[in-house]
Amino acid sequence: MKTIVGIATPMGFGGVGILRLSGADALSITAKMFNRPLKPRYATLGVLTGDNFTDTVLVIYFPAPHSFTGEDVVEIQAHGGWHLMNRIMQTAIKHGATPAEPGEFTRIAVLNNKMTLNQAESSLELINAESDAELQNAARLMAGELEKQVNSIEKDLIDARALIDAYLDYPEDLDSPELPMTQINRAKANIEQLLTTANHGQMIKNGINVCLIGCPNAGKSSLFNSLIGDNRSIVTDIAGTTTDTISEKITYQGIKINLIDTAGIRENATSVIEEHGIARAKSIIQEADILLVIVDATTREMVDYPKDKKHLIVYNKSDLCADAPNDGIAVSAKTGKNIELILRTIVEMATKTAPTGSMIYITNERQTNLLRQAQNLLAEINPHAPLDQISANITLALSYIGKITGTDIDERTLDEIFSKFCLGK
Ligand SMILES: Nc1nc2c(ncn2[C@@H]2O[C@H](COP(=O)(O)OP(=O)(O)O)[C@@H](O)[C@H]2O)c(=O)[nH]1
Ligand SMILES: [Mg+2]
Repeated sequence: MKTIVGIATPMGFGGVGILRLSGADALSITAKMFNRPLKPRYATLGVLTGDNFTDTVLVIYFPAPHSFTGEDVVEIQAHGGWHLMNRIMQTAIKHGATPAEPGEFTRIAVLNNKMTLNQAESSLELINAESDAELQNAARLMAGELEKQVNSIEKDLIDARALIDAYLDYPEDLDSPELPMTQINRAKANIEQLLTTANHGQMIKNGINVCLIGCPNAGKSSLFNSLIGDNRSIVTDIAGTTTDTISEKITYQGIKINLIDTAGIRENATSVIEEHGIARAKSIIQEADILLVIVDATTREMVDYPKDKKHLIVYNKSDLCADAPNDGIAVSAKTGKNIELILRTIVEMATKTAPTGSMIYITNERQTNLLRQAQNLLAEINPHAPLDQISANITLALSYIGKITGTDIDERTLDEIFSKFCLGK
């Protein structure tokens, strides 16, 4: 059995850098470069020596099986310079360690039942989180919340199949077998519910795409700048100033929002560039999660937009005109009036259909696809079809479900999953 070594902290310059060893020889390899004996789970300060360098480091030894991977693990906390960390790594390799593959520590942890595949994948969500909403969801996933729901789907399907298989084995016992539709339908409903959360999950992960559209000079670029709190987009009183789309990411109440400023839409564009801009604006409208329809409150000129899209009408320049129609909100890019209300409303609109309270949402595409495939198979079940065919459909659906939790997974899929991890994770 090999002992692997990897740098657990990002490459760069930092106060502290951590190197991790896992395997039966972790302790003996460390002893060849560190000058102090190690006591399990105690931090020991000492000197690490390699060819042409030394560093004062803190070392912790976690004996198997009570470690991250379940094997003997040694963690070395050195000064966090990339060259120093590489030299320590080379020294460990010289003493017999093998460089770890991306995600190999976590993979060993999964193999040793230190965590489930789901928890391993969720730890990646935690590391990659860019907003509080993602952090909270990742924590729930890591606590095994998705696993629980998937297990209950699995159980319903296994129960249903067992009943059907019993009819198949002893057909003479029953004249007209009744299909276990309660279990099948409940599994379907639960999968459906999880799939609904996936839409929300994608939005949380990628950010809510909010597109500012409107007639030229309505004040889209001014509002865009106010919303991002910066002068990013050029503002003039000349209609047709914005000819390209400009986007910026912001977070509001822990939710990521991608704001996109577009060219004002009008029939008589004055240049080829503006024409391209208008075409681009029209295509970007399709991808938006929410449209901010900006209207000049003094002219009330309304742009054409797809009404089936989630949208918020914003009457700008309310500083110039006292009243605005009540189908939208009155704001002013000039005075800053109600700018925050726009953000608050966007977040409310986007999270209205969100999973409630402590519920999780799926952000992992692999898991989403597997659920979709299982759902398609269950949807295909025709109650009048031969029983063995129904049983086969359930078996196939179960194999997709098993790939989510890792109970039915092959090496290649595992390779793929862990290749997304960083080195040293
Ligand atoms: N009084 C007033 N003028 C505004 C406001 N917002 C934008 N403007 C002006 O309206 C003109 C067009 O603004 P701009 O942001 O370029 O509009 P866009 O073409 O929709 O991007 C500029 O002269 C802005 O200064 C506002 O809230 N109040
Ligand atoms: Mg503009």
